[in-house]
Amino acid sequence: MSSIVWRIEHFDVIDSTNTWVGERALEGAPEGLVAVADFQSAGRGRLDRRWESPPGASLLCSILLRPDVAPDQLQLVVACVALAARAALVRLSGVRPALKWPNDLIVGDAKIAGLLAEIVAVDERLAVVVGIGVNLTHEGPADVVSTSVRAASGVTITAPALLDIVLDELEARRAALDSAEGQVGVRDEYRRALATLGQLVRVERTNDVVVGRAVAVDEFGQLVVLVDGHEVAITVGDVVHVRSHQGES
Ligand code: BT5
Repeated sequence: MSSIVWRIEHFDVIDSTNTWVGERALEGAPEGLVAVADFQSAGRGRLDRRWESPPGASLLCSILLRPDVAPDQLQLVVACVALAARAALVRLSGVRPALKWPNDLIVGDAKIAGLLAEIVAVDERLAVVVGIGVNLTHEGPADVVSTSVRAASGVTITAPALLDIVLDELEARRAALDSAEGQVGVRDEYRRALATLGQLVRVERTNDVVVGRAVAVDEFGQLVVLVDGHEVAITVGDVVHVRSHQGES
């Protein structure tokens, strides 16, 4: 595909940038629409959880993509955005977060950014809203092991500067999504960045807990955990790395 035209809408306050972009997507907004806010009154995480950040302390944004991929390849789309955010943080701050399955960005064990992807429509193409929250100057809520770019690197970067580089990094990966070869490249980059692989993990699902070694990510983005010699594919869950990962890059 040709390069994306980004159209950025800024809000001082909004309920949720994901909600706003999702509504515009249903009205037919083209790929490349981006909402960015200084504060969200109802920022959302996965599974109806809250994403909390004081005003002006984070990059809070949502991006509309309309990739030519099947709905069961959503994870590939989110991975592109997570990898773009990671690469942007490396460029601007020197912090090199790892990914925690499915899409958290972590420094050590501390969450520095979270992503929320929502399929809004399945027409001839998917309409996907990918939201990113990156802690820039404040950590998350007190009960969460989290960090910020400033705490992790000593560098203060602004939300517009980070967004600019995230979109730059996303552009190259977004083009890759449209080809089989490019998709292989995105999968490889995702797996290399994923601290979860090889780890002993505890996966908290809605109705149970799975403990085992994370051995693979399958073609649908599911985490494959080896439990007593049997492979269990995890579609949705919260992962705890039981042992701290050594030598992540
Ligand atoms: C996520 O969910 O990590 C997805 C977060 C996506 C937020 C962005 S901000 C822009 C866009 N608009 C939205 O409304 N959302 C997106 P999940 O993996 O479910 O993690 C949520 C959990 O992270 C919460 O239950 C808290 O425990 C924790 N948390 C909340 N705020 C945090 C913060 N600022 N830093 C670190 N952890 C946080």
